[in-house]
Amino acid sequence: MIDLYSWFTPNGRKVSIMLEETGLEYQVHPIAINKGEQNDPEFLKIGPNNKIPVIVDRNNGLSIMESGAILQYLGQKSGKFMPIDGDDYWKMQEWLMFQMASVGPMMGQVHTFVHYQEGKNVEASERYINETKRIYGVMDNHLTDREYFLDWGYSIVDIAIFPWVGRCDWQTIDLNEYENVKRWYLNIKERPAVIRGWNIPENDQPMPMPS
Ligand SMILES: N[C@@H](CCC(=O)N[C@@H](CS)C(=O)NCC(=O)O)C(=O)O
Repeated sequence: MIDLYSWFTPNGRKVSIMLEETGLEYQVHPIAINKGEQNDPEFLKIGPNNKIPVIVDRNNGLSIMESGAILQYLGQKSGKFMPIDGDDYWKMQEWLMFQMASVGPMMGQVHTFVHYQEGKNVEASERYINETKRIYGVMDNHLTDREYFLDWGYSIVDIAIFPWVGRCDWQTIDLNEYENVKRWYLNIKERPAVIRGWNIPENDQPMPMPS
């Protein structure tokens, strides 16, 4: 049994989607970051960086923060959605690091400056939206002749990137300008585990549907 401490954000959804995909048994503990619950002393014992998601594995008492580490832990534990050796393993690391170092941080800043604080800081908005468009270009190029980010198949890399593309509406990104990302997104969006994981903790945010 896994305890999941999370909220309905891109980083949180990575883990709820992975848990739904693997079928591992888990219990959700909502951490309302809009109310500052990520700063509660009890939460900080398992999430010392004041951020969701965090998991605790009841089998061994291990707590893990950082979504990239959590995805790998769950991949290893379930034996699913993660290559374990050879070139495929390193390609998984490469694209997972790309998600953690570029997709998440840059798009997260777009959510702050373009969505939540629209018009308050034009320079920051321009910088992060331009970087986000560049990243969409990188992903589009990579997906030109691929169904998923890894030639190996559907993996934790797709699961890590999907919830960020699932906020393209907040990013003012038109997926029609990135045909390969759009195809990839529409394909993954239909997966029953993705649909369930998107709604954990329960929320009323629809996944955007490009026209
Ligand atoms: N690198 C971390 C980032 C986690 C993160 O930024 N979580 C956000 C929600 S998506 C959060 O908890 N924000 C609350 C805060 O910054 O106070 C990860 O991938 O797990």
